[in-house]
Amino acid sequence: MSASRVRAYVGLGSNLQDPRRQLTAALAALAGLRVTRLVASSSLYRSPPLGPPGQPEYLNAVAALDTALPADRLLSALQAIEARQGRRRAERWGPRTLDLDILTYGDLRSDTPTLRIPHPELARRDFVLLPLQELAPDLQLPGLGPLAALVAALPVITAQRLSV
Ligand code: ROI
Repeated sequence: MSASRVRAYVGLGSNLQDPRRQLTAALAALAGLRVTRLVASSSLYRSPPLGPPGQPEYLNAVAALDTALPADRLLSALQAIEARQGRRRAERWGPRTLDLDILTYGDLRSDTPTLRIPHPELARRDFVLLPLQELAPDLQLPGLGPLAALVAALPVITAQRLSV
């Protein structure tokens, strides 16, 4: 790995059109990103929807990437993968074929309208924290502290790890 590469963690979520197939295809697409290596991916986790009820349950996972793409380029690349897999931006917090979020990007903290890193909802979402913990149990989240402390502070655990 070259020194210019940054470790980034990406959250994956889907609750439409065969979520397992969506996440598998998204992982393959992440593995194919230029100047990027897919280092690891978590198990899949099943969780009830956070947001409007009456939508199907979600499958979630987290991927670890080493990338030489700057954060804004990585974001565009993720949005292109979402679009290729049929993502339509509709209802806020509504169902989606594929959601890809940059959870962390090295030590970066960004709070612009287009790029908020660490992901602002990260600390509250068990379906993100648990797969992330599987990949990086000792991770320190910029501005948020140790991942393990965030997991310990979760009021409830709704996400369930699936066996392969
Ligand atoms: N709920 C769950 N369980 N998993 C998600 O990935 C997810 N993503 C979202 C909203 C609609 C907030 N709810 C979710 O964007």
